[in-house]
Amino acid sequence: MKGGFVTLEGIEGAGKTTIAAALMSLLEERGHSVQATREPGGTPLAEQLRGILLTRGSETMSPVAETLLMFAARCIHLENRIRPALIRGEWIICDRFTDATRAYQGAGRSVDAGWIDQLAREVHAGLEPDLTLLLDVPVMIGLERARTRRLTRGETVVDRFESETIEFFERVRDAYLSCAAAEPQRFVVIDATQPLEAVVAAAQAALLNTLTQRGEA
Ligand code: T5A
Repeated sequence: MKGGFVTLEGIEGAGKTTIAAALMSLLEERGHSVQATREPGGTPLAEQLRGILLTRGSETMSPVAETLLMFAARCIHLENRIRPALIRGEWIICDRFTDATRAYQGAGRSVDAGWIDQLAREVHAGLEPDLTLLLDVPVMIGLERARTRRLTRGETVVDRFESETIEFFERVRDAYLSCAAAEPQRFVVIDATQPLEAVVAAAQAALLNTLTQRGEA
């Protein structure tokens, strides 16, 4: 595939949405076609699955059901949006991907890591991100940022994940750091407690490095 695939990972409030916009600008300035998207979601059908996954309802959703729905949404997203764009030579900036399943369902909800890897092979064999930026922030800081943003927007509903415990998010954060340590060639870990300008600069420098390695800077 000719295009480039960048994923952004981190706990709630790490700054992924904010950084996605800065990466898009950098790519566009250099003449690349680029799309920003997110998971779960990214296509009309996958966004419907996002609604099911994030909304707190009266029925329980087991970790296995949650994992299958995450991969169902991912499969639809890949088939309808990500793979076609990459084949056209475009860049994709994706807010979360399979590392989120490893961190949230694997570490957070104790879903078997081997099974998650098996589903990943089934759904996106031969496709891994060219670059994954892990915006690392202590749990309390991330959750406070997410809470403040929610209040600023006047949102009153807390989704199924935001209502999880501190311990849950600590496991998620640790799992992300373990993923990054296991694949240092794909991951760049950025200290997201820094002022936003410094986080943007670090993220753009990492992307420029990837562009340079591909001869596309
Ligand atoms: N999920 C997802 C799974 O469990 N498994 C999976 O496989 C996948 C794909 C998705 C949920 O789904 C779960 C994980 C999630 O719980 P979401 O809304 O897409 O939910 O994800 P969130 O992480 O909740 O998104 P947020 O929008 O809360 O976090 P962001 O995007 O990381 O944060 P952002 O950019 O909106 O910033 C939050 C606030 O902080 C400020 C921003 O201005 C903003 O107000 N901020 C900073 N302030 C100071 N200094 C900085 N450096 C700052 N960076 C940002």
